[in-house]
Amino acid sequence: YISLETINHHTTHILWIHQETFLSIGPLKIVIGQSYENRPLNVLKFSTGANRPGIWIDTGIHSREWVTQASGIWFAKKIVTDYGRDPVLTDILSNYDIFLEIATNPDGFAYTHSNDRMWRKTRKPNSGSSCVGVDPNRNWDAGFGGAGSSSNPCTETYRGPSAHSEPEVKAIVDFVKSHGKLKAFVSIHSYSQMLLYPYGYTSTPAKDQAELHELARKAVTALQSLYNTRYTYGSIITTIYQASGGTIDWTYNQGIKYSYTFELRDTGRYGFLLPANQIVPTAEETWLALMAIMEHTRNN
Ligand code: ING
Ligand code: ZN
Repeated sequence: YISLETINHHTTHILWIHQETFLSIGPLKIVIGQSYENRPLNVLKFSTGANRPGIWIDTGIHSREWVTQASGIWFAKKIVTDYGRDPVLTDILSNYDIFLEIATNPDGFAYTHSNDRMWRKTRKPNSGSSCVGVDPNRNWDAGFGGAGSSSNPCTETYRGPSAHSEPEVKAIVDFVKSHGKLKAFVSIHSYSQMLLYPYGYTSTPAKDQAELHELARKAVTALQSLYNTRYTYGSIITTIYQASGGTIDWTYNQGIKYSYTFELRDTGRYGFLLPANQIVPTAEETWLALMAIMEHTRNN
């Protein structure tokens, strides 16, 4: 299976074998912070010029959702392979930087290899409890503490003691604020085959709901065109369940209009234990949806 070291090796190798591309789109490793256990929070930056607006993609914020980190590696290779060859991606990269955080919860990811394959949360201890970790998708300052999150450290959806208490979350918060010009923010989970947009903490529709819904339709249509994988789509609260303190509700409220969450394959047959022969097909089809979102972002 894919270890953290393998991910670092794969990404380094991908950048190495594409040295020429490296020089023109300069995939650059940025460290945006450190995890609770002091692992670097690495973000790959794909850029062909200065002062560009940005598109953010993260995978693996829930550590057990392994097909997402694996797809993230595939996206990195796809970007450096297609740049200069695929005119649409090349044009996107002439106008936008792409930021890709593959191991967004590295402590949890290491723990899924060493101790518990089904670990979801961070690995920070909770004071007054023997239970470890916070749900990093309930820890954001968007309806923080509301319904669809838990105050019990022993549950899978524990929100943490305060918003942005987790260093893995705070690092992204600081990055988003200091960058100031992110136009799209895509946070990738598994599983359920869904494409979701805000909100999760409230049933009040997002002000861009109509546009977000139409773009989601286009994106899942593109995704389905490859292997006929069917996705449902809609707001978080109406499509999956109520969840407060989620990533994309916060990024949307920060003004990043194209804020989406994917739930990749499958719909439950294998769940988090998706067979390895589905990794590449999952990444390939997801890329088509990501391209639809990035192309729309460029045009708007
Ligand atoms: N599902 C998400 C979860 O954190 C979600 C669903 C998406 C909630 C976006 C809030 C915002 O529960 C998984 N599989 O993690
Ligand atoms: Zn998840």
